[in-house]
Amino acid sequence: MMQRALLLIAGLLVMLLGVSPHLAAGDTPPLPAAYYGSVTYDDGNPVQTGTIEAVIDGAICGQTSISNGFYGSPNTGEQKLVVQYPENIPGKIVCFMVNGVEAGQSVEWQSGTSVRLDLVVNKASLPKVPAFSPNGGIFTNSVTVGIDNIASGCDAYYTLDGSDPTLSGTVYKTPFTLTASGTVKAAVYDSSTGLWSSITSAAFTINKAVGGTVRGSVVPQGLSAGKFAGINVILLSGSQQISSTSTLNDGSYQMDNVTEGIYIVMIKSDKYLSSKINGVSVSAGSTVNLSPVNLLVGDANGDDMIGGLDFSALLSAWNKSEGQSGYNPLNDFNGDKSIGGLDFSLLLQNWNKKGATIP
Ligand SMILES: [Ca+2]
Ligand SMILES: [Ca+2]
Repeated sequence: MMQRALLLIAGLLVMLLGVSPHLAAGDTPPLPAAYYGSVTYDDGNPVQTGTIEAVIDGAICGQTSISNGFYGSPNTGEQKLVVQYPENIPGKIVCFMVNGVEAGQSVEWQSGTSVRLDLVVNKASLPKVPAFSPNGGIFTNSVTVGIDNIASGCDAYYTLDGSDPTLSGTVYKTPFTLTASGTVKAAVYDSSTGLWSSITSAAFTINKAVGGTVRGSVVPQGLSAGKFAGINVILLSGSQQISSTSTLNDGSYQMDNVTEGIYIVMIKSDKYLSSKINGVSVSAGSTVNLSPVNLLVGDANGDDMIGGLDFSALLSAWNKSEGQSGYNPLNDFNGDKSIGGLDFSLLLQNWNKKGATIP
């Protein structure tokens, strides 16, 4: 109906004005053509926003905006992509640029027509989609987010409020820290072509820590720095074990998500007298930094005292090295994998000393 009505009007104009289909300069132009339809990428996803330009012979002859994967409306009287061409020459081809990228579809321009033309854009011509690191997830207190996969010469823009990135938004420079839950969206813009990548988004859930963190360090006697790993650290509430961990190479330890309360930190490993820190007060969201603890070595038999029994044990393994019969690592107080004078010297230093478990 629409087409017939328009053709009728065109015919009337020709009759009234006496113009021929081939217009000379100054003549009344022919009726425009109108287009509408869907706009999708070649993977089937809709192009959400942007602009469509109609091009004939390299000249822009009309443009309209994209809304939720559509341009124009099929309904009479509603907006369409109106394409005007000054002369009604048969065979003129209309091409369509979707956000600067030529769609795979084209159509022969015909004055006065209204045509549905679904446009498809090849994703390969767009900048690569950026990637989040980490790509969303659940975190405690905060998370630091990086954006990768940004081609050289391009910039990534991101938002934290769920809106689509635009050139007036935030340019990504270095990883940023989130302390509240939300959705991060990012897209890459290539300023040399004026093209945007697709938008990528990721949801980050940030849970506030219920408890606090206990952190400290241990220096086991007789060992060289960097070999302090594996000392047991236990968090006690009265006599009840709440948490446990072991030291890293540098002697440090950390226990997270400790509920509020007052605790004892007990440090105990084979060969060493135990040591404890009383009255460790933990509050939610904060970190307790405990002083370094020096662990005394020489308790070969594990009774948390150093004395004659340990001396006997040392003698029974005297002069033995790792791999030899009679060697016992519990007597190797300095960790050099052999039993001898250096270990005896350490034993003497701590003679008659007691650990924290002995009243
Ligand atoms: Ca002992
Ligand atoms: Ca030794």
